[in-house]
Amino acid sequence: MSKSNFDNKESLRKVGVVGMGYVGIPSALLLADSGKFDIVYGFQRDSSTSGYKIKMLNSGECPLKGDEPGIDDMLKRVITAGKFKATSDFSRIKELDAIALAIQTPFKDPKDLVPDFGALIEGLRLVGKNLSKGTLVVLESTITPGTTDGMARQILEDESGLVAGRDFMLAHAPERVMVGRLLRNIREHDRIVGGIDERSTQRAMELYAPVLTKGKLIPMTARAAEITKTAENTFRDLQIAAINELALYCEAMGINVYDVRSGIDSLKGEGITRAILWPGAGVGGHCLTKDTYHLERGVKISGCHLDYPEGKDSLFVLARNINDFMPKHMYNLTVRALERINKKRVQAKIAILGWAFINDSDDARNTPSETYRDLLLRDGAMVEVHDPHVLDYPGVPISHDLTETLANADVVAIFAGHKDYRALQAKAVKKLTGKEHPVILDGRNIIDPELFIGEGFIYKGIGRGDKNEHALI
Ligand code: SAJ
Repeated sequence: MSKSNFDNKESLRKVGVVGMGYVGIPSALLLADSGKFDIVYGFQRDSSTSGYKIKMLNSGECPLKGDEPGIDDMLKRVITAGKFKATSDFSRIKELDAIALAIQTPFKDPKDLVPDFGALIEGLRLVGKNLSKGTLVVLESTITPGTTDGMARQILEDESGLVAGRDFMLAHAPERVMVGRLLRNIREHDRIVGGIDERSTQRAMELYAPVLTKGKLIPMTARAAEITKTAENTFRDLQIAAINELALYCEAMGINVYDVRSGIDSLKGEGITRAILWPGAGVGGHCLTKDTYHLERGVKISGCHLDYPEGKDSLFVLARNINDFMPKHMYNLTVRALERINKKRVQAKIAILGWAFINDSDDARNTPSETYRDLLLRDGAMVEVHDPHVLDYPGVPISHDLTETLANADVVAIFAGHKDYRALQAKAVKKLTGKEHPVILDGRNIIDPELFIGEGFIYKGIGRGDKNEHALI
């Protein structure tokens, strides 16, 4: 195909994905398995930390941890069919009709709103250096609004000497994957596709159409696509913050927030929506803890005038502050509970149940449990962490023996709603602690307060204003 003229709608034949991680691998395999492309290359830098993935992938072994239904079979299928090849040879990008970048964009420290675009910039430089006329470039990573048509466009043009929109196409098609259902999410979620111009949008739709089953393509501009992705997580974080704030109010007013939640949720009917979520010990993970700051930064660097209430904090950042306060609230509840038995934190053993940021998962990224642990370590308490799914975590010993963790504990703090913890028996736990009045904190509303209060526990639950000041049995 003559690359210089992509007006004639030649089909996309050779495509590639940069970044063999939990976004790039399923993305590349689904493209390869679609049967619509001659070859799909999976580009991976041959670095000391990730270079091993190249050989693993080409030998039909998936380097992703955890159970990902269908991914092993798909990998073997596309390798056998010669439709997929992992490589560190970025010069092959010259041959391609389309190249997607699936590279992480974490924040060094959300407080200063500066994302760590280092890896993405390196990827853009490598693509730019090998970019040929007529190629489509797509960014799949979650990025600050304004990046596609800003920093990314600039780097690609500087490195290639080509002009975006004229010589190559450029779009943003944000991923919506979730660990444990990578392939399903890409196939079934609608796919936002945003080009820097109409032709880029159309070309990107051609790339992703073959991998969708239930999902539909939703075209828009690149900037709108960037805002959509960051805002869809910002709105979820906002909804969680709203119910967390209500939980704090209910605790203060002696009310069970779950009664109020059921009451609000009962309001149904035409055009009535109340997306009321669940209060808890905090919000962790890779998405909700950073996407709000991408959105905020997007507004700030846009250079456009924002008309907003004078001197007022962003509602979205306030939501982040409320969610980040919840592990601190768990700490405050702990302090109040120990005061009831005149126990100093410095002499207390604290058992944290749950290090994963989400129920029945081994994913501990940005776990709220860490804030709670740090506060108690600072008080000189002895803290032990249990989690049945998290194998290890840098600098934090994780026990997989619940009996041992509960032994002699003054405080039992439930941070994850793991199945194992829903089965906790009040009598058995009391016996293991060996204490007359152990404290139990329910951060995910998974135990029955009366059963534990009846055994002599001091109970504190998020949103449980109806129980948190109970009489000591
Ligand atoms: N959480 C609450 N209350 C809730 C829901 C969640 O406290 O009602 C807490 C969880 O305990 C966890 C954190 O929030 O610590 C995040 O939970 P999450 O269910 O949002 O899980 P994530 O972070 O994996 O979010 C993903 C995102 N999916 C993608 O990025 C494709 C998010 O956009 C989805 O909305 C979310 O899954 C989902 O709906 O499952």
